[in-house]
Amino acid sequence: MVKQYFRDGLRPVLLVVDDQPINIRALNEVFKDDFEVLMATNGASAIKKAKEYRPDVILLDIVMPDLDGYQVCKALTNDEATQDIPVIFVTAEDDSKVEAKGFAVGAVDFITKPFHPLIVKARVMTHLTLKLQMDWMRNMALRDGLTGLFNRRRFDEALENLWRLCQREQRPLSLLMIDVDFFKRFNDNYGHIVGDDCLKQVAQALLQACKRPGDLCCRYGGEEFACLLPFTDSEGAQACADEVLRQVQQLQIPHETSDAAKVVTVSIGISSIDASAPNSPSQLLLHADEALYQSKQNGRHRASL
Ligand code: GH3
Ligand code: MG
Ligand code: MG
Ligand code: MG
Repeated sequence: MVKQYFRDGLRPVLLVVDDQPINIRALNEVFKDDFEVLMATNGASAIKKAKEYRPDVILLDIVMPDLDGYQVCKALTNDEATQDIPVIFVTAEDDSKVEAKGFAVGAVDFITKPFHPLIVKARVMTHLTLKLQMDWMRNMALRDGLTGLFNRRRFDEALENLWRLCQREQRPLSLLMIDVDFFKRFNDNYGHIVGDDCLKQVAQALLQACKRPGDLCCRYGGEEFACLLPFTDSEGAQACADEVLRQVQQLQIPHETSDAAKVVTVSIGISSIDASAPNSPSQLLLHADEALYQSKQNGRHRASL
């Protein structure tokens, strides 16, 4: 019943953490048919694997040498990359104080050893369903349905957050506003279905061009896209814009009624802010819009700063 939420038909991923290999083997037996089971025998390796593989559920032992389960759970809930992963404690200590402490550090459930396989499985399935539903809803709320890029809502949120981050760290922030050239004519000539497919391909080209960790590509609306480039100055943004122009042209999507080229092209407005000068998110946006207008005025298929 949770199948509909599985990512592209892939199996859910479970991380089992216990310092006793025999316990890991027992849990692996319970889950191996339905899950990808990852294993860790100490806290440090559990945290590393959780960050690297982003499992859907974690089964965590409490008593372990070095980092104990509480410390591991705290570390996971304090890290943005792992904070949404449900952690279920599995421990031999059947004591309500221990259980309460587990919930206090962020666990979602508590199972005592020796465990009954059906009970462990039922608990895991409950939390897995909740987690996958939450992932799905988040994805629906923040992604554009046609291109799969982030949507305008996510863009507005990210613009505020990244602007604040770059101010705090005194680092530059850049924005590319990208608009498909003569797209009305494209639709009129080839039809909306081909138009939609073109937008999907342009979106992929943006992802190819802006792929530094932290770069965020969004569909701003219609045939307009916006790429936020944190920690990137105007020189870096120009290089990225040139790459966008190149990648889109390289798609070689025929556009016989364009005055800019015989293939689909885009125009770009670049805006960069230096954290040392007074500025605001709306100034960044306004400047990118003005620069985009310049690119259109100067003949399209180009970027302006
Ligand atoms: P310019 O070079 O000045 O940007 O000209 P343009 O024709 O691209 O600009 P305009 O804003 O006049 O037209 C944008 C067109 O984009 C009009 C609209 O039909 C089309 N469009 C917007 N969203 C979608 C979409 O989701 N799918 C398709 N197929 N077309 C879309
Ligand atoms: Mg143990
Ligand atoms: Mg437009
Ligand atoms: Mg356009």
